[in-house]
This record gives sequence, C-alpha cells and structure tokens, in this order.
Amino acid sequence: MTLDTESFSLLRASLQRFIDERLKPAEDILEETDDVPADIVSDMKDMGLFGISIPENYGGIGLSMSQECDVVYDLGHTALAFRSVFGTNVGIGSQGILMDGTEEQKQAYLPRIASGELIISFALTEPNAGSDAASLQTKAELDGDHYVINGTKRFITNAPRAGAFTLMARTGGPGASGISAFIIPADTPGISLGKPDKKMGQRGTKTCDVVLDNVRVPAANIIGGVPGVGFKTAMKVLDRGRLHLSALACGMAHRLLTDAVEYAKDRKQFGRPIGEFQLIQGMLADSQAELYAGLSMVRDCAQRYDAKGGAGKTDPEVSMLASCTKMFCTEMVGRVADRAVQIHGGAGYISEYKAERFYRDVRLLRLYEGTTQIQQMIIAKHLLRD
Ligand code: COS
Repeated sequence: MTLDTESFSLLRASLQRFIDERLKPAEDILEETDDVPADIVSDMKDMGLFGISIPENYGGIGLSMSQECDVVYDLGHTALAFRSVFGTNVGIGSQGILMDGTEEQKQAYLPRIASGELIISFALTEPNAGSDAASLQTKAELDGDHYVINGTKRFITNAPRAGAFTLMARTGGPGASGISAFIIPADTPGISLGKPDKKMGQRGTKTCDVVLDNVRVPAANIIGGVPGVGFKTAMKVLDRGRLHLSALACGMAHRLLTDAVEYAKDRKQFGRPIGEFQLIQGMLADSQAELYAGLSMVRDCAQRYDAKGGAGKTDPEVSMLASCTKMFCTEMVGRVADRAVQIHGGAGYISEYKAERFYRDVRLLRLYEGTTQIQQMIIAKHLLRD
C-alpha cells in the first residue's frame, strides 16, 4: 500500500501549510481550553487525516508506513495533542481491524474510521496490567452467542471521544493465549467512563478509564472471529504504533531545536547573541546530530516494515528494530527538550515560551505504547533468542 509520489507530495505540502497556518497559531487556545477547536477537527476530516493509514478501498488515503512516518514527522512540529485527535484512528485503534479483522468487520468499521465519523480507541492497559499486558484481567465470558465482559481499562486515549473500542479481554486461561480482541461500540449498555485524567502535559488530549459492567457483545465482534489471538493482534498494532511515535518524536525534536536556534540568535548576554557561545553551540549540535540519527532510524525501519509486507506481517527483526527506534527517538526528544529549556534559561521555565510546554508534552513519549524499559526487554529478548 503506497500513495503515488505526486499525490503524496501534494498531500504533504497542504498538510505543512495547515500545520503552519492553522495548528501552530492555535497552540495557545489548545493549552488554555484543554481541547482541540471543533473547526480544526472538521478541517482534519476534510483533509482525510483520520484515514491516512487505511487503504483506499476502505475509504482511506492508503499511505505506506514510510509515507505515514513523513506525515507524522510533520505533525510533530506542533502541539502533540492535535495529532492525538486522529492518532488512534490512524494507529492503534484501527490497525487491529485492518490486520486481523474479517472482511465484514473491515467493511463495517474502516470507512467510518477513515472519514473520522467514528473515533476508535485502543483499550489494552488496566489498573493492574500496564507493561505486563499479557496479565490483563478484564474477563469475557461466553453466554450463548454473546460474550459478557467485565473489567476496567485505564489511561485510554480518546475514550471520551470514542464511538468504539478495540478492546482486549480474557476469553480463555492465563497468559497471552487467553486474550481476545473485541470491537465494542461505545454506546453498548454497561460501558461507563471514568473522570478525565489530569496529566502532566499534552493538554487537549483526552484520556480516562473505561469501565465495563456486564457488557454484552456478540461473539462475532471478536476481531477476525478467532478467540485467543488478541494479544498478538495488540503486539502487531504496537510494533507499528512505536514507529509512528518515533516519527512524531523526531518532528517535535526538530521544532524544539528550531525554536532554540531562533532564541539563541536573538537573545543577547555578555554583549553578544548567546548562539555565539560554544557551550550553547554544543547543545545545539548534539541535538542536531541526535535528531539526524533518530530520523535515519525511523526512515530505515519504516522502509524495512514496508518491504516485509506492511501492516500485520509479523517480522521479529522489524519488531525489534521498531523498539530500538522508539527507545532512541523518544529518549532523544527528551534530551533535546531539556537542552531547549536550558538554552532558553529562565525563559525556558516560563509557560509563555513553548519549550516549557513541549518539555512536559514529550515526557509521555517514553511511557506509552511501551516504556523505554519494555523496549529494552524486547530488544534484549530478540538478541538472546537468536
Ligand atoms: N508480533 C506478533 N506476535 C508477537 C509480538 C509481535 N510484536 N510480540 C509477541 N508476540 C507473540 C509471541 O510470539 C507469543 O506468541 P507464542 O506464544 O505463540 O509464541 C505471544 O505473543 C506472547 O509473547 P511474549 O511471550 O513475548 O509475551 P510477554 O508476556 O513476555 O510480553 C511484552 C511481551 C512485555 C513485550 C508485552 O507485554 C508488551 O509489549 N508490553 C508493553 C505493553 C504496552 O506497550 N502497553 C502500552 C499500551 S498502549 S498505550
């Protein structure tokens, strides 16, 4: 799946314009209101952003992983909450259906996900199952041709906006092989939402608990109709998601670095712009070199992902490299953000300047879709196994 080069260049150019002309000027409104303005969401739908990763025959734009990473890199140049509005539709919410769903499920959900009519969330994490996802406790018990689901999902991105969930629950015994992935409409009786999470950063993103109390779902809502393979679906979705987030991290690193360079050229101390001081130059140069390394990893890994057949084609080597990329890029943007604050001096600690805000925003990248320590485990496991 790839969009032809000419259409892709047009898409990217109009997206970059949208980011510069509409999103960047709305960064303060986002921060103040803790929400993405409705007219921006509407424009995002018109541009097809909710469906970039969904094939054209299901109503999407059908970007390859490499193309998706380019687009997400661009989106990383502004507050991360903008991308989050459609991030779950593009990534973790929709991809399980695309990878492992039946044709009927794809037809029923993907076109509405691609258009943005339906927001879909990914519900894996629980109060007692975060990094150890295979120990999740949400239970789905068979009752005739339905499952009855009980449990609590935690930190679910876009849950307050969602019309449906891709939700992992236990249909069998302990461990990964007892887990199934369900598609669950958000208005199914028995589903309720917790209070909105108050987070360190990324204002404008929406997360909360999803509580399931005797939620009855047809057995036909298991993704692909096959119980017991939901953990693998989730892992394949996360491989892809980790690459997506790596591109986002690089975009934000570039924004932070560009802002820091501007500040260093402008700000005068000791009678000179601070950019003339070698200690400042060192921080800029380290950031640039690390960004280049991260971006090279993203591009290489995305190309390998596409070469192996794209979404859902399991390749342990590419999974491992996606973890390397996620670990490096998200840690890298943390260092770049820290230096950006440092270069801004006292102003870097004041909310009027974006360095302060983005410093908090990027902290999440090292946590979600697998912490750095989980990426280390995946990488080491691969090395020791081979
Ligand atoms: N693609 C396909 N299959 C995969 C896979 C992948 N990337 N990773 C694991 N699997 C399969 C394994 O092959 C294994 O299948 P078999 O039993 O048939 O061999 C099964 O899934 C279980 O895998 P494993 O034994 O490696 O599972 P673990 O319980 O050891 O957990 C980690 C693996 C820790 C990597 C996993 O739990 C994880 O990614 N945790 C972090 C979760 C996360 O990112 N949460 C964020 C939520 S979204 S914001």
